[in-house]
Amino acid sequence: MDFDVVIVGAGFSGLYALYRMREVLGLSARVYEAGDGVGGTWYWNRYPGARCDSESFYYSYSFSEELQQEWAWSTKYPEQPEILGYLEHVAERFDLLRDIQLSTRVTAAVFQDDRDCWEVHTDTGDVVTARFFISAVGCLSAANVPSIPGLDRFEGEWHHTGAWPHEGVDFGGKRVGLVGTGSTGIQATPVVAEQAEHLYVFQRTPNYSVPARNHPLTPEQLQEIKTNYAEIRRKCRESYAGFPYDLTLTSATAVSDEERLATYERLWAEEGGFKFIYGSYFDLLFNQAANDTAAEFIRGKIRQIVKDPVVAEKLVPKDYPYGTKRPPIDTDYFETFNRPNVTLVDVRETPITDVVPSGIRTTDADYDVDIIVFATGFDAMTGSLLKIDIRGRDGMRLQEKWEAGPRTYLGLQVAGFPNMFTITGPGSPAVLANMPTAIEQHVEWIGDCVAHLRTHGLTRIEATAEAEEAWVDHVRQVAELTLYPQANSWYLGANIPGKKRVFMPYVGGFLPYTLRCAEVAERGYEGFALQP
Ligand code: NA7
Repeated sequence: MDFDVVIVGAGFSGLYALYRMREVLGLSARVYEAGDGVGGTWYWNRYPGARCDSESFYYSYSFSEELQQEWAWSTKYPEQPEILGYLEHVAERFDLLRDIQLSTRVTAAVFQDDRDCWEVHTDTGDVVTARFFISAVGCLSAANVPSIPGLDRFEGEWHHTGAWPHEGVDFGGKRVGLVGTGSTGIQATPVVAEQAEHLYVFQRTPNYSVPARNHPLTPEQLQEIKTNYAEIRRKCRESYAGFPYDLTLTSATAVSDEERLATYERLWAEEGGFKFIYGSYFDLLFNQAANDTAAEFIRGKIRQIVKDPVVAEKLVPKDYPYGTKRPPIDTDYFETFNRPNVTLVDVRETPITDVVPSGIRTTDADYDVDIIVFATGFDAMTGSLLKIDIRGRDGMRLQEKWEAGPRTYLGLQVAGFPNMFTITGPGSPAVLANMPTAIEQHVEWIGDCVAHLRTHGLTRIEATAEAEEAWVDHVRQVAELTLYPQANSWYLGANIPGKKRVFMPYVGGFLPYTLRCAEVAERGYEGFALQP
């Protein structure tokens, strides 16, 4: 066997998985990464305005005390280059690069039944074997470029935000069409508007965005964070969503209108960001009446900020509850629609029909543009994994197994695919949690599992079909108790034409999930078949 472990991807999860496997368990490991640098999401997403929506001090690794003490974040929400720099630093500091093969895409992985290992194929012609195959491909990495007729005849340039040119794009004096108003479009819009001659924002669904209230971190703030890291990380691990915020264990409907308004005002004006949803009332995502209070508050803010009432009304979300699509965070997003060089095009009212050589055509008008920016998201949670031809036991193809939606046990393993692990896979809290916290928990669980197998002389672990079935049912049932399924979100696969609608992440909460994972391990990997 060439390696103990092959890991696909060198983003947040792949880097930590490599560290854990090599430095903590002493295993031989190889990481394959399609990019020509490490960083994953933060390597590819270089669009203007790209920054993290989680605060730097907890959107970071906790596994090394030295690392968290020596690294100094510049701001509350760092920009993409700073986060990429952090991940490059991690790769260098822990000497990870020597086991990472860059510019190499894994094309296929085939389980070898007789040897309990995986044969992994790459686009550079490598064929290697490893006992364990770990997917660290990320949840939001397979870019979704909508198939709009005529795009191939467009005479200007176009880019997807998730595959942004390294040399950047010069918007100066250009007419720009930006399609998509999810978190990405909302980050990019104000920045592009400042540079472009004219910006047309093509919106299909309006979004409930909350101001980030970004600011530089002073040396005193940084010191306070560093002194309190143990407590911050504990709060993250013991929370509903991996954030170190204190939720009010009161229903939003159980307090007076004045008190609730004062809370929302404070969170909007002073705190900003995810605190609005994860640091306010606990039942915003479970109770329609509670959600209505927050949704209505945000609608009121949009109507106050946007001066043209017709434009404001188009920007106000009305047909899904707040937070059931990933809640965006912004800096001057709604304010940008007050600029004379910005036009909102409501493509639900007047859909895009095609791209013509000079720009974008809707049922109503032609918009001449020099550059099209597709901020149209990703084939989330399953897209990147299913690009790889993965064949498990008895030649079973993952594409076929997941035809009706992804099926996993704990988001960690798939029945029929022994010795394969998915970091933050579908069925785990992953994208509903603070990603680095979720990633560290998964990597550590997988590491402990591999160590257990080695200690006991076992060479094979596979989720049982029964355990998988029960987990898939549980994930579905918990989602049905919430408001989440009401929105056409990428959590449901609703953004990809033809994708089966299945609610993919686990909404039962990060802490309950981690306790369940720990319990499974303590019970000798309950729900898994272990073999010598
Ligand atoms: P999202 O959140 O999937 O947003 C994509 C946006 O693009 C959203 O507004 C979509 O409208 C819109 N979209 C997608 N396809 C089309 C077509 N064909 N025509 C018009 N508009 C379209 O992706 P982001 O990159 O913003 O964010 C992804 C995650 O990255 C984010 O949630 C964070 O976790 C980080 P829709 O809402 O589907 O009607």
